[in-house]
Amino acid sequence: MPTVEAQPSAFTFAPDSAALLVIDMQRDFLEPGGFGESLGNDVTQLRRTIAPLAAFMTRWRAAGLPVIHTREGHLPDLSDCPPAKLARGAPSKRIGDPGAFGRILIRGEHGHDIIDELRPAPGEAVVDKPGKGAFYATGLQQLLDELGIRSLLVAGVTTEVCVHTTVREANDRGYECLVLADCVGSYFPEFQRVGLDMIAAQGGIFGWVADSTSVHL
Ligand code: C5J
Repeated sequence: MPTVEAQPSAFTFAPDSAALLVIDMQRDFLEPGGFGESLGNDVTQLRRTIAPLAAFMTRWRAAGLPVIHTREGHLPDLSDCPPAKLARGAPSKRIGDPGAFGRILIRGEHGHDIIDELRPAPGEAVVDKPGKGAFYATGLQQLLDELGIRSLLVAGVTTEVCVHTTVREANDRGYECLVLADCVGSYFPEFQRVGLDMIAAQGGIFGWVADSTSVHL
């Protein structure tokens, strides 16, 4: 069983019950000119995760292990978007409004899809989620049960929002989560640092943290 040197302690997982969970690597969040950048965010802070994650995905797939992707977004009629979420954000740059890559965070739009560099391989699961967490109103729990998954290696964006929410939800459901520090990103460097510290604090209050290069398969 691989053992990873991680914070706050070694993380051991059984490959036959582990999955790589890639959170929301979508054009709307990562592409220059897209929704994330239009809100004033520095997308380079997220884009630095692409190369290490692509390299790790290649190794993970070569070992025959499952990758599960998620996308945050909503139905075109917005019926799955709570009014409180819809009302958030700058007027004219809200969910469902026209953006550079189609309607912002709407399923089926160009911007909602995963960036070309990390396109899901044929047969890999893509979980569409209306919330920040990947368990709320999705089939993720059932999918993990069917695959017999107990450990999750977690990558994606953003560290303090959808990655945190999902890892906290997974931890409460009994999964052991290793967050790959070089493969998760925040628009805000201080949130990245503190977000990772929070996971591993207090003896690993809801997970473990290590760089992807520390995972030897
Ligand atoms: C946000 C996400 N930040 N994927 N979504 O709204 O973290």
